[in-house]
Amino acid sequence: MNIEIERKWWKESVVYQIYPRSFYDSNGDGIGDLRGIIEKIDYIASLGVDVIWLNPVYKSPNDDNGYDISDYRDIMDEFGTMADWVELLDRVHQAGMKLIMDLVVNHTSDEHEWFIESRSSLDNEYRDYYIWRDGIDGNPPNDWLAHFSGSAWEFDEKTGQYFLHLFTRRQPDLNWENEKVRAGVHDIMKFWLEKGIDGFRIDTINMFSKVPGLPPVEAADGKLRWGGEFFMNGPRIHEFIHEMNEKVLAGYDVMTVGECPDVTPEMAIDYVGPERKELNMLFQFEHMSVDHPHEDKWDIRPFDLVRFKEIISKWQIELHGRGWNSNYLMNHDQPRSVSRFGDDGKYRVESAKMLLTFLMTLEGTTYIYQGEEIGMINSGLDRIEDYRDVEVLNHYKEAVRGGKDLEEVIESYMKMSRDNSRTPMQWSKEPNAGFSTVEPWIKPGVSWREINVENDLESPDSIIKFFRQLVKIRKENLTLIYGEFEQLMPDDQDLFIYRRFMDDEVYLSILNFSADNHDLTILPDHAQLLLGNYNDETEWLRPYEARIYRIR
Ligand code: TEU
Ligand code: CA
Repeated sequence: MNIEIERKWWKESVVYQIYPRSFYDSNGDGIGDLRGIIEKIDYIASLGVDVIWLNPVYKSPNDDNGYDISDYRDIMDEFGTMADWVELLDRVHQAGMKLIMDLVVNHTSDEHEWFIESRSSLDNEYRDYYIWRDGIDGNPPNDWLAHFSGSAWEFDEKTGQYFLHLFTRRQPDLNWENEKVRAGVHDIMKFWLEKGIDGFRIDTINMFSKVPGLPPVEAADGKLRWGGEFFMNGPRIHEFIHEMNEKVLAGYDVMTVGECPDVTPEMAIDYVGPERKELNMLFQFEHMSVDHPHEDKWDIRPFDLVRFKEIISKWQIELHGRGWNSNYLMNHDQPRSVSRFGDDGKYRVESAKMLLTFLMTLEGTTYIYQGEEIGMINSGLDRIEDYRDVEVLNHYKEAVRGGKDLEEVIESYMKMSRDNSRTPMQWSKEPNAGFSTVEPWIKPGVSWREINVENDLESPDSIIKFFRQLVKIRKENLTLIYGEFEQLMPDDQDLFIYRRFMDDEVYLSILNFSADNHDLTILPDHAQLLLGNYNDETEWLRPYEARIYRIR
């Protein structure tokens, strides 16, 4: 590979994701805010990360915590003002980092002016900005299930039609077939690019194009179904994204990462292949469903490492030289990675470091989520009153109605709900985890007195300090970023071992995903240990041990 041609700043970046509502509250109202992020910029920069991705900070009635936007050109009141945002951007740049924003344009809030106009009359000029249809014999136009429970259609009394919402009823889907909608989105993008941002994470980007006619699923049991085959990777999706690139993105040196559930590596290349001129990267989801069936995230199964390795290897190999991976183990929609893939008890520190070693030794751009650098674990919240996520609250109502075993239901939330990652960032032993001086909008996870930034930095086993070393090693050894990937011992149920190689350089990542000791038989004589998560080098592997070797 000619690395000089392939090199790009966004490929070499480590991205730190911030969920502003839960990061740091600067003014004592219990809600994280932009000034809170400004106060923590030195901390973020000290990790060695290059890019900050902010979850949505735009005006929003917060039916889905900012993923329902009522004004794309203004800041949510609780988070601050546009002046605060401008200062944040400046400070991020001064600290040598970049800032990317979340672009949520599959849907808007029902309080967005386009929708207010659209629903006002059948012949309003904005009517066609959304997807309106007549019902069929008093029923919704089709049998699609919304992502957050119930029909994907909502009846609107005033005009006697239904509108489509793939998420909550307060998140009506935009009609991307309408070129005015597309032009409107391009304008929003330019508005932020002109302010100097460094790119976008684009929400649910592969849902923009729906199959004409919006066909029903007609499931055998007659129940509602997530009709993904009719709106995921739809017929015009590449045309829409290519147009976005041509009309907007091509004029700027920025990065884009599209959120794409339901894509295979082959499909991914159509979105991110450089010659396609669409996106730089996408978030795939295959490895996020190794512990539950695709259709039901609450039906939780044990983590299957062999399957997980198969998925990761497939993505590593198939995208090499043809696209670019984004590697992540969690975000604001997923539970905490240590609780899910590691051990959140006895080996919390070891497994947190092991998982970070995994993320930092793959080909692709690394994404970590606030708190991952201190090994934060699932919330431990066991009462429904303490949950805030609309997904959980809607699901719970249905569970009550359906007469489900509610204790079991709560247990599944404790494992898989999005609130696990949305509890406040744990800064210190001070009240409210040092996040706020008052009771936060969502309770801190039960572990906060023990697991927090202050404690981590004081500990001889600091995860933060280990992470900084990983960043340094990755930057100094470009093979870890660009090199080819080859898995060893694919059938091993506890170990994930892979080589990374480029030209005559070879690295070896050895990761123990179990609490057992393991023999280490495959190590060549001339292997030099670059970094490990234990203090010494033994001839066998210890629980959740991680090592990076350079092979001479
Ligand atoms: O998520 C879309 C998505 O497909 C999933 O990640 C989904 O939210 C999750 O599986 C539910 O369990 C994006 C955002 O990341 C999410 O926070 C928003 O709620 C959603 O879009 C709607 O904008
Ligand atoms: Ca605040």
